[in-house]
Amino acid sequence: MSVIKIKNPRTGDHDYEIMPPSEKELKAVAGRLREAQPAWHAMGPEKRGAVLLKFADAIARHREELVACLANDTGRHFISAIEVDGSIGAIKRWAAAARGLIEGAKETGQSAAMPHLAFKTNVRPYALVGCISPWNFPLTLSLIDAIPALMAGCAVLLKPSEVTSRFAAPLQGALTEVPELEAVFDIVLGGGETGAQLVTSVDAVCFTGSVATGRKVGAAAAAAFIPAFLELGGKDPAIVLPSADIDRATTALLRGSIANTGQACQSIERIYVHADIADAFEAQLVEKANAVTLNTQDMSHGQIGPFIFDQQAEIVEAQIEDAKAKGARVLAGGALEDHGGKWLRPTVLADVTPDMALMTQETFGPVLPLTRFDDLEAAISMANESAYGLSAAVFAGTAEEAQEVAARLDVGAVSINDASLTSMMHEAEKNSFKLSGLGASRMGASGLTRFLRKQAILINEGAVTPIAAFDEANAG
Ligand code: TXE
Repeated sequence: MSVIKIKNPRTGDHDYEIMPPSEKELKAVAGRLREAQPAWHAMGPEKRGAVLLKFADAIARHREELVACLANDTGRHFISAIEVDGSIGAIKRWAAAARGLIEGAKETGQSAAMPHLAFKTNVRPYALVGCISPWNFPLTLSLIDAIPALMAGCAVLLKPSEVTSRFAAPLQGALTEVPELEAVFDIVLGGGETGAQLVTSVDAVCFTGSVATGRKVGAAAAAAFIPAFLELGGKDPAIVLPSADIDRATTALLRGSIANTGQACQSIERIYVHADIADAFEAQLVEKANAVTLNTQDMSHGQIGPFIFDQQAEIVEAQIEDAKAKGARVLAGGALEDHGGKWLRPTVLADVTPDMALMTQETFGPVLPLTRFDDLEAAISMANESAYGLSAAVFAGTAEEAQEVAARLDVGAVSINDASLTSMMHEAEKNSFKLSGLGASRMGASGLTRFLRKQAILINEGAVTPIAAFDEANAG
């Protein structure tokens, strides 16, 4: 394994590096965690929760360093603070909910056809869960699956993205302050090769990342005969009906499309607006887009930062050029700005057509392509015409009217008269449709119960059935 050099997204300099473990070292870590897991499970959810709350306190003690490392890796400061505080909040939520969820999974009952047969359910967590995360929310997407897995009684081995690994050192520092947790939770650094080695070392894998890599992880998990929970890309559409509040819709869709510089799987990436209100909608959206500020001078001033991963900037630029070459009109933004790192002002495009790359491929940048429609059936069909099915948004005069449209969209979550609410709502279970993901919901109760295998205990309180009961003579 060789050293991986990491580029600073604000300066473009390679100012950090990581040294991946050898496969032998990774397998040794996995072995150590697996060995410690039975005692961790036996502790029970209350004691595990108490340990996780100590970890939350340790993270709070390391908050400043964690925020600085995340800000350094992502070029944005305030969202880095949200990531740390949000992770502390997630630990508290899962610590409080785990016991009820685990007890709730232990169903009991009896056979309807043979009432003398009763059942009860034992639950058995996977011994070791692997978590592989992407670069766009480095801490949030590293802990989003790890915390509920630990609360379910699993051990966890985490591999963050090689693009944004700086936070691992202070997180590891917090972990060493909680020895009971350190015994069952560890972090390895590395790239795709280390990720591939991790998949063959664990009993279940949680992956967040691109479809291309998700396919590889899914195939490797199938070969290893382990479950894979895949959270992949999106191409989220928004449909704006003529009855919608235009000011509300343009404010929500701008934020839903450009927050974190559009580098969020639940970003709005296609906007379908009814022709009756399209002129007014377009004018308001352009005005609000042009008012957005970039944090190019310093991280403490501005609303959106640079691209975290410079290859993403190239992808977005190519998509914009392809759209312009095919007749799209740029109404706002449109060109990368190089200030050491790469920034892009919110880019609003009109006259887009379905053959353009930015209408079919994931953009993962602050780009808002507008399509006008006058027939709702056509809008629903265009919104569903996608290889992705992560989430969507619908705006209408009433929530009821919007929900009628929402129910017809082939996606796992729909924000009504707002956008990208899956980043704020933790309680609602959602599945990903099509290429956007595979496996049980990471949100809601399923976020924890998916790590529990069920063992049915079947009890016969009455007479046993003899083989004579199957005598051919019974056929009559
Ligand atoms: O993904 P990559 P990125 C998606 C988002 C975008 C992508 C950006 O839509 O498409 O993630 O993240 C490791 N075996 N989501 O570019 O390249 C790699 O080292 C095992 C969706 O980082 O797929 C990194 O740690 N692992 C999401 C991780 O996979 C491998 C929310 C992701 O890398 C590997 C956020 C291999 N063969 C972003 N190759 C959602 N739906 O919630 C690479 N990796």
